[in-house]
Amino acid sequence: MTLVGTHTFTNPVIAGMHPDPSVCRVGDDYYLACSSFEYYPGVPILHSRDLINWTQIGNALERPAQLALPPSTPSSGGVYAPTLRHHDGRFWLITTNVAPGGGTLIYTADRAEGPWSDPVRVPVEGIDPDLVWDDDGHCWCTYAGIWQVRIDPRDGRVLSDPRKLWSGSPGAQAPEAPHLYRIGGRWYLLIAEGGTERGHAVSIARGDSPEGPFEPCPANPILSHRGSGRPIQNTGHADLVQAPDGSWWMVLLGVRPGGGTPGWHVLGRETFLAPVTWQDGWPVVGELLPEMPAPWPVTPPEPEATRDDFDQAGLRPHWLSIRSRPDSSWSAGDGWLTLHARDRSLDDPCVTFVGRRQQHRSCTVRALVDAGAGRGGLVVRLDENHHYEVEISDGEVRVTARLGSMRHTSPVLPVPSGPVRLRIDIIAADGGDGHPRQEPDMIRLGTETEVLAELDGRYLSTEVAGGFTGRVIGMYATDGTVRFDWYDYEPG
Ligand code: 6LW
Repeated sequence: MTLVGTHTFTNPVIAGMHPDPSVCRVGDDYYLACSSFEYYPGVPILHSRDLINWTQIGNALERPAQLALPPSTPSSGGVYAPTLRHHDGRFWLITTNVAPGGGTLIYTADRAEGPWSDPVRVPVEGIDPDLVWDDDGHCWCTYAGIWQVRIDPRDGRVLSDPRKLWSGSPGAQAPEAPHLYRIGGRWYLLIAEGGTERGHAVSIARGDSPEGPFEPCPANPILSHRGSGRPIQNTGHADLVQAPDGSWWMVLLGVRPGGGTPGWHVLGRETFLAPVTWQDGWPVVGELLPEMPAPWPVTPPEPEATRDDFDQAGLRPHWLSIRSRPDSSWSAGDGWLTLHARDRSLDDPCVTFVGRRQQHRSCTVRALVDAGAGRGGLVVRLDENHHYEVEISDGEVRVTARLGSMRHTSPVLPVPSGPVRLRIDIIAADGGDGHPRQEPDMIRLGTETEVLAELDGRYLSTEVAGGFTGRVIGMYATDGTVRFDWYDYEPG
């Protein structure tokens, strides 16, 4: 939920780990796809009627035949930057699975909510593939570097040799995330450069043909917050879309660092929205602020339910597992989410886990957990090497923090047998009276009535853990069968 009034909206428009947004419009409906890395199902698909309020309507990759993430897939490996387009009455999604056995893959669907097809493999070596069709019906696949081939997207055949289109601005690293558009009789090549960290930027070039040559915009980068004190940083990896009223918009990724210096972002890279105008045939990106004037009257959405009772069969699309979700490892629908342990530790690649993205800087998560004779609980996860969990086993609750090669466990709290309410509070630091080393947030873990540990949140940030993901707060089982009656996520 991003609306703060009918005339104002807040950025990000899609909070929590939703990086590398790609957007397309069909009539009055917008659809958007993001990267999903080691999480399963993959590639969240969101829908909006106003570019501001977005609802997740599914995941494109939700069957093992569509998404294979073997145990050797590292965290922040897996599915990178998709492009989502609507062409010839169908949705087309192209993405890269960088996991062993993956590759560049195209999926199609009649409806964005799915079902999506099995993948068509394109023998292209590179990340961030884009798809565009020219007036002759030729399909161009442009990817990081910036390189391009002509392909047949129906069977994945490559029909031309790779050609280098552009290297981006002189001296800038990592020209990537290309999107190619035909706008007003010209072809525009939008890219990200500078790397996905603080130097991130968006640049553009134009030409008369999809194959170039391309002339860089004299005002490049057309968007960057590098070197500024703005609250939204790492701005880049953008896509353009035109609204039915003719106005232009950019979706892009950015982060919200918290705490002192160097600033730690804990929610991953989020999706932001910025207005675009045109001057002399070049796009000009409007100011990107945490609070923005709404371009049109926006209807506030229904408040999101804070509780999942697990009384419907299946899991809602925002629930994520790690690398896979075998049917034998879970069930829901009788008012409980039942998890059966596979791997024995959250340090392992195939742990049984069901979680959702942390989307607010402060939030409270609670769950009613019956561990029976098993072991499990609630975890704040950045990756295998960086997680804080509150866990029940053998009639005791304990908090464990795993950070790199270090592990620390709190004193234990004995609890009676039967369901126990576990609770995690994440409390963002008040930036107002911060000192240079101030933590971005504090994470309190325990039961409903007892706090067992209060831990500095900086260690579960991307700046500390590395990689491309943000926090996911989940339920897990590492021994036997663990049942969850409900899970509450309450924004703070
Ligand atoms: C993605 C690249 C990037 O493929 O990060 O920010 C990589 N941009 O374009 C992973 O998300």
